[in-house]
Amino acid sequence: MNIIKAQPKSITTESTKYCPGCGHGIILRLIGEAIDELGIREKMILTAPVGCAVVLYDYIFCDVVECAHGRAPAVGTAIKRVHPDKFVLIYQGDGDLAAIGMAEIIHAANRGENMSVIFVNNATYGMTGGQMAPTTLIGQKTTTSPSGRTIKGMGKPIRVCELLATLEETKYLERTSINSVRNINKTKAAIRKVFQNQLNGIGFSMVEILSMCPVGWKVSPVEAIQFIEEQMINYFPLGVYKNVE
Ligand SMILES: Cc1ncc(C[n+]2csc(CCOP(=O)(O)OP(=O)(O)O)c2C)c(N)n1
Ligand code: SF4
Repeated sequence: MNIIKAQPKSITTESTKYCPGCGHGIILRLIGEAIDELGIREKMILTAPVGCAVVLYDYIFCDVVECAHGRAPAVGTAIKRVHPDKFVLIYQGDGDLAAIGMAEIIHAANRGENMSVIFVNNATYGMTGGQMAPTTLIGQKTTTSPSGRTIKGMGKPIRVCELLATLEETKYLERTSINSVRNINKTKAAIRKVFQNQLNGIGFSMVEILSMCPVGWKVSPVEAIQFIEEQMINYFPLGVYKNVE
C-alpha cells in the first residue's frame, strides 16, 4: 500500500477538544505538517494564548509557555532574545491578539521581532461563549451584540493585516482562509512561509487565517463555511499584504 499522507509526527493522534466543524483542528494539522517538513519540533517553543486557541498545546509535542491574555508576543519576544537559536511560535485568536493583546502585537511588529505569528480570526470569542470580538462583522449577532454589531458605539471590525502593514518593520503579512481545499493549501504555504522567515532571520511574519466557529456563531458547520465565503472574505480580503525578502 502506498501511503500518500501520514499523520504528522509532531502532533498527537488523539481526538481534539474542538467542536465539530471548528477551524482550529484544520490549522493544527497544517502546523504539524509544516513543523515536520522543516524539522523544527526540537527547537520550537509555543507561546499559548487564552481561548480555544490555547488547547493547541495539548496536541503538539514541543515546549510551551502559557501566557496571560494577549501577552504571547511579549513572552515570545523575551524567549527569542534569551534563546535566539530557538523557534518561537505565537498562536492567538482574535480576542487574544486584537482585543486585550492589541498593544503587544503592535509593538512586537513595530520592533520587528523575528517571530512567527499565526492569528486565527473567527470573528468571535469562541471559548467564552461567542462574545463580540474586534473582528466581529457589522450586523453580526453575538452574546454582547444581540441585535447585531453597529458602527456607532461598537466601531468597525479591525483589519489586522492592513493595520500591521503600515509598520515599516513588519516583513511578511498574509490573510488566508480554510473554507476550501484550495484555500487550505494556500494557508499551509503561508504557514510554511512565516516559519521559514524566522529560520532565515527575516523578521516579523504573520498569517491571519479566517476560520470557522460554528458553535460561537450558532450555525451548522456547513453554514459556517458559507459565512466565511459570503461575509468574511468580503470584509477581510485574502492575499499578501507585505513581503519583504
Ligand atoms: C485577563 C483575562 N480576561 C478574560 C479571560 C477570559 N477569556 C478566556 S478565553 C477568552 C476569549 C478568547 O477568544 P479568542 O482569542 O477569539 O479565541 P477563540 O476562543 O475564539 O479561539 C476570554 C475573554 C482570561 N482568560 N483572561
Ligand atoms: S467554540 Fe468555536 S473556536 Fe471554540 S472549539 Fe468550538 S467551534 Fe472552535
